[in-house]
Amino acid sequence: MKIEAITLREIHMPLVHFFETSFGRTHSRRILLLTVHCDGVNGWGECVAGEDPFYSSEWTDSCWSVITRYLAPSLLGRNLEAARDCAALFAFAKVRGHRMAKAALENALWDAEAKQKGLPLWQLLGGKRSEIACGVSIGIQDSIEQLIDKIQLELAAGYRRVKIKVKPGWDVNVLEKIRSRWADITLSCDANSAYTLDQVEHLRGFDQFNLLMIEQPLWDDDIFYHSRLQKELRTAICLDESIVSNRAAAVAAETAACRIINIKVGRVGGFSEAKKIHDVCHSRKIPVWCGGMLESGVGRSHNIALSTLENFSLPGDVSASRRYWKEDIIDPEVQVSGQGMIKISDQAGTGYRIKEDMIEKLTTRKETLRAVA
Ligand code: OSB
Ligand code: MG
Repeated sequence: MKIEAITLREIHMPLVHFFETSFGRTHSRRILLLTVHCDGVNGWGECVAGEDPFYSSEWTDSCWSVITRYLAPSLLGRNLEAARDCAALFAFAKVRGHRMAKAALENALWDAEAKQKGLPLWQLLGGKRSEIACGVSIGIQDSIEQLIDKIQLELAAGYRRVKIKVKPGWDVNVLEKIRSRWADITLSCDANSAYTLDQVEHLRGFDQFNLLMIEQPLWDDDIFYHSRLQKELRTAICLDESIVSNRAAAVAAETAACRIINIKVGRVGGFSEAKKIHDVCHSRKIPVWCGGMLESGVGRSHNIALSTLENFSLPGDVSASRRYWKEDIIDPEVQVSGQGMIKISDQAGTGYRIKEDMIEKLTTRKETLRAVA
């Protein structure tokens, strides 16, 4: 695959409903989309960084900058055997971190490779499933009543797991209300690092709710203290933010810092690293599931492909386009069956067509970098 040019676009898309986590509320997304132009084939990738450096240190503008200055130049004009070779070129360019920016490029190359080989992306990744199970992540609301109404709607739609966002003041009180209404639903919660080890007693209070997991209760960069906390809790800890590489996953397994891991392809630097984490977890019998970052259809279709790998045995935060957008930028939009499943397409590439006209209209900045001839 000869990389002839790379196009960056920023698109603006308002969310159907705001999304609030322990670090803040998002009303509208500023999404960085990438297109890699290789031998007449275009591969698409989405950078999942947020509008602010709150979930991680990356954000839309840091990604734009590191891609245009460092990452794109390290790829332009190169002839790659496969998309997976791109990690080595980023390492050669000596760029540390900036995993979401790297992932956007690497994943666009996987998309191009799949199209070039005429293979479904999920097969190229080594997937095994013909459909995937879906859960929903529901943000902090203005009132508990509103949250209950939302859960009601998602359960009626067929979703197989409900995860709510928690923070001090919006946790035990809320879980109590949910459990008194629905004693048996598969329920989990995500703290996005809202607690500290001083709150072990409080966190032990979560044990009474029979949760599938509590996601990232402590610091975003911590594994060690999660292993201390896990010993104190009956509820399984799931790590999100702190699993940035397959080594981090191995450390988490060896220190028993969690019993479940959430894989976000952007957080870990791309499909190659995501596959490695999947394998590390598989060999250590740690189930994984695919996390979400309020993606547009481009990133969503990549999450779907990744979720077909064998050890993605728990429902992911991969849900229907309509939960986020009035109109998505792919055709067909991502649809979830009444049984809470997404059917996997057998077409080459992702199986979803990119609506380029719509993207053009949503674009607020665009830049194309070309290989010097
Ligand atoms: O921690 O999983 C998270 C969204 C933004 C940042 C962090 C997270 C989330 C979600 C949303 O939970 C999942 C989704 O895309 O529906
Ligand atoms: Mg999370």
